[in-house]
Order: sequence, then C-alpha cells, then structure tokens
Amino acid sequence: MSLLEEMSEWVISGNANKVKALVEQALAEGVAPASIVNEGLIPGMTVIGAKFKVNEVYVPEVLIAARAMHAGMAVVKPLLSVSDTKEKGIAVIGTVKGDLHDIGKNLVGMMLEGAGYTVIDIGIDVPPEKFLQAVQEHKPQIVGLSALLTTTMTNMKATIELLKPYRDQVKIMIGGAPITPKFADEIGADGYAADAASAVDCANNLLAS
Ligand code: B1M
Repeated sequence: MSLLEEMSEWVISGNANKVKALVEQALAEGVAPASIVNEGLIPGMTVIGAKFKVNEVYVPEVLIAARAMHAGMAVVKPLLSVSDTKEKGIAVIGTVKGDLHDIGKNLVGMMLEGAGYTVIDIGIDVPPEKFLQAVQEHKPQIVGLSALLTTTMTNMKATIELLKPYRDQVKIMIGGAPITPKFADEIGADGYAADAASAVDCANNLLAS
C-alpha cells in the first residue's frame, strides 16, 4: 500500500495522530502538498461519505474521520498554493434564522470540504441579510441552507427571495430533517439533499448543470 493509500485508510478509520504523522512523513519524502490532499485525504472522506449514505457508518464515525482529515489538512494547508487543490468552488453554508441546530449543517460542511469545496460556514440563526452579505463578500457558487424546525423552514424561502438578484451566479441547496424535495421546489431552491453525502452529489450536480 502506498503512503497516500495508507493515509486514506487512517482517515477512514479516524486516527488523527496517524494521519498527521503520515502527512508529515509524505512531506519529508517530497510528496507534493496537492497530492497529499487530492490523493490521500479527500479519497478517505469520499469513502466515509459513501458509507454514510448507505448506513454503513453513522454520525460519530463521520465526525471522527473529519477530525482526522482536519489534522492532516492543518499540516498541509499552509503549503498549498491556491491553484494546487482540485478546488470545486466556494460554498457558503448556514442554519437559517431562528434555528440553532448545527450538527447536520456541520456534517454537510465537512463533507463538502472533504470533497474539495472551500466552505464558509456562517453559523446558526443566520438571518437572510447575513446570507446576502456572505454572497456579496465571498462570491460562492453554492449557498447551503439548513433547517431542522418546521417553524424555521419558512426562513429558507425568505433567504432565497433576498438572494434573487444573485441567482444567475449562485446555486442554492437546502436540507434538514423536515425538508422535502417538494418543499425545495415550492420555495425555488435549486437543489435538495437528504444527508451530508448527498449534499456533495447535489452541489456537484448543480455546478455541472
Ligand atoms: Co432540537 N428539535 N430543538 N435540539 N433536536 C428536533 C429537530 C426535533 C425533531 C425533536 C423532536 O421533537 N422530536 C424537534 C423539531 C420538531 C419540528 O419542528 N418538526 C426539535 C425541537 C422542537 C427543538 C426545540 C424547539 C426544543 C425546545 O426548546 N422546546 C429547540 C429549538 C432551538 C432552536 O433551534 N431555536 C431545540 C433545541 C435543540 C438542542 C439545542 C438541544 C439540540 C441542538 C444541538 C445542536 O445542533 N448543536 C437539539 C437536537 C440535538 C435535536 C435532535 C435530537 C437531533 C438533531 C440532530 O442533530 N440530528 C432532533 C431530533 C432528531 O432529529 N432525532 C431535534 C443529527 C444530524 C446529523 O441530523 O440535523 O437531520 P440532521 O442533519 C442531516 C440531514 O437532515 C441533512 O444532512 C445531515 C447529515 O446527514 N442536512 C442537510 C441537514 N442540513 C442540511 C443542509 C443541506 C443538505 C443536507 O444542504 C445545505
């Protein structure tokens, strides 16, 4: 098994210390930082995403794998030039106004990051105006809205309406336990994802469309 394959395996099994040590070893052996990310760290998270989707692993395993990936990223990130990674695009994500649930949103962020997106997480209880501000500031290709309460789902609609002038530049995807594809259609979202791994597929599809 190559060093990078071994790195992926330790991401999958969530061993942050091993991942960090292997990243350091790879750098010492002259492996390019971009290869470490694209052929070592991201493939590990991709496997976890696929397993999560079919209930072969659950939330704790995903969180532990993401932590291991971050331990490696922390070492390699300062060495990456902007053009080094296969960056897919920028995604601004947040939980909508009135809603404090962030576990699912954080998982979505980790999966997107693991898939090569630059994720700007603007937090919880985010009013539409803050999403607008983030779009103007960061110029993302994707905006991701999360809601866990039936009472806060309506704030997704308000956010989408406020982002109307930017709809030719940004795709909006939504998700969260009470959200359905029908609701996504009704409020004019571009995409809906049922879970964090599907959120990556959804973002990829939206950017390809
Ligand atoms: Co809350 N809560 N909660 N809660 N809470 C629910 C959601 C609830 C279903 C519990 C229940 O009654 N059975 C219920 C909502 C009922 C409803 O509206 N239909 C509820 C309620 C009522 C409340 C309060 C009002 C309780 C109260 O105070 N009376 C209150 C509201 C606070 C507020 O937000 N203003 C409240 C508070 C809390 C805590 C703070 C205690 C805590 C949140 C901690 C945190 O997030 N940091 C909490 C929790 C933990 C839950 C439950 C138990 C678990 C939610 C969770 O994290 N799931 C939840 C019951 C349940 O779901 N079993 C419940 C795990 C997570 C990985 O899944 O978030 O669904 P989920 O995310 C998934 C997908 O939905 C999807 O991908 C994720 C990963 O697969 N996804 C996206 C999510 N966002 C996405 C975005 C995307 C794409 C996919 O694109 C952008």
